[in-house]
Amino acid sequence: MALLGAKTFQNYIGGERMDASSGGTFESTSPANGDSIGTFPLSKAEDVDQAVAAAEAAYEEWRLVPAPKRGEVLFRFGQLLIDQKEDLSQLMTREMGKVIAEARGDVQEAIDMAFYMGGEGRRLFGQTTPSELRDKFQMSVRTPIGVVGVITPWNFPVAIPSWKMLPALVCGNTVVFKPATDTPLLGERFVELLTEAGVPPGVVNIVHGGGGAVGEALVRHPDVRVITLTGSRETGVQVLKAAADGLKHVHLELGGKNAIIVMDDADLDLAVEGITWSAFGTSGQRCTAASRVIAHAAVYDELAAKLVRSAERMRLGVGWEDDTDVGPVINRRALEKIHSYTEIGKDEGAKLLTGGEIASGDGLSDGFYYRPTIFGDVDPEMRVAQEEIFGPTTALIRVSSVEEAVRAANGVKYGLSSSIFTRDVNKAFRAMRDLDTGITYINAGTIGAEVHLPFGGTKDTGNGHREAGQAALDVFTEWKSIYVDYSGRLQKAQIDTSS
Ligand code: UN1
Repeated sequence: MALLGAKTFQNYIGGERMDASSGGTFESTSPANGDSIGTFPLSKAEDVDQAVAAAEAAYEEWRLVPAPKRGEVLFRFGQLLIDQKEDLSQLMTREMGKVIAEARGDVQEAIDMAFYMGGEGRRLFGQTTPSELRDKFQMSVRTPIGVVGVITPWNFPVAIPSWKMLPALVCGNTVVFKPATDTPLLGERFVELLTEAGVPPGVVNIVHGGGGAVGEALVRHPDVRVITLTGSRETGVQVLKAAADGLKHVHLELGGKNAIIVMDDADLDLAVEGITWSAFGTSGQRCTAASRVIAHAAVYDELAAKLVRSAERMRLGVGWEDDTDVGPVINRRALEKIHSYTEIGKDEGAKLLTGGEIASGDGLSDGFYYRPTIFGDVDPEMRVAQEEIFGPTTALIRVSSVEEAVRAANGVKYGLSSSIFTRDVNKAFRAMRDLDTGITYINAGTIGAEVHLPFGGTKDTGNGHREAGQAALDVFTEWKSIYVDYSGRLQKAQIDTSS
């Protein structure tokens, strides 16, 4: 593909391209081999102010565009994503690092969301309901809210922006978008395609730069009514506090410490495949990654041996080569953090079964590669079993019943995804009821959410909202209840009880 190379990019505000007002820039480089991807504006609060003003001005017109027409823009966007799928995927494997098959999946998720939310243009259902009074009609309708601040991570650099921006747009809001500084070019391409699809100037604005400057300014700006963030728990708490004075709507999708339970009656080979995919896919850099495996004692040893073999068979390398199983992690800081957890696990007394080292040689030394890592004999309270590592590391925990397994699975602060491998329908249904997570899989790993069901989690994974599915519409709309009295009399609800 024609990689855009070391080109310089600008912000896009009110339909105009512009540099950061300070003139500062930053560079995006490939985690696979250090290649330069492009140079981007390092924006500050003034740039955010300009973008919010543009989004605020555009809102007055966009909110009045009929929702089916807004939906048509999303259909065109979906078609453009289909046309550009290969180019975007090739760019993603370079800028973000994930292997090409997964990059295609990331773009596909945005395509699915474009068509799903495009269809919402002709639904956005409200309710009608009878009145307690005669000759009176009543309904509830969804109304847009205003300017939405969209702050996205680097791990799903096309899918996650689509989860946030597409519902926001079809509902009639306008957007100021801050993509992750590790994946600015993918954010840039996303907005270019939205513009090509017919999103009018000012309706989507992109401001590049760091969380401390751009993110914070967005969260604090009085004219930004909604903030949607996918990021760490710590950032989520900061955002919530900063947004509290303005009583903003805040949607947070934060961390995970997801467990796969493997019961003694499970299909072990299937479980091994599910765990390998969920723990090491995207180099473990998914909020939904399986960073714990809770295995019944009767199958623990066999499962551990099979998992180690499976992990050791995985080939590390640049994502754009078809036979690569595990790509790089996002940057040096991530590599160091992941490795520090290997040290923590060893110090805590967990048994390192495989991996645990930074991979080098064979063309790997220019990038950030970490060997798939499995700890055995992990106590559920150890830090490697409690804290989000966001890398290719998983922890095996031994239990002796389904109740103990569910207790261990739930014994973390996060509640995003969970899974159980069992052939016993009773155990499966108990797990479906008792696992305290927003997503539960039966006989599949912890990853693989589809766009038309709610995505998000319980406890510290968020603040009660969901993205994707119908639930996403609640983040980007207000309910308005409308009462129409056609009796020609003043009728009093709750007072005129005899009608
Ligand atoms: C994330 O982990 O940040 O279910 C998003 C999945 C993907 C989305 C993951 N469809 O793993």
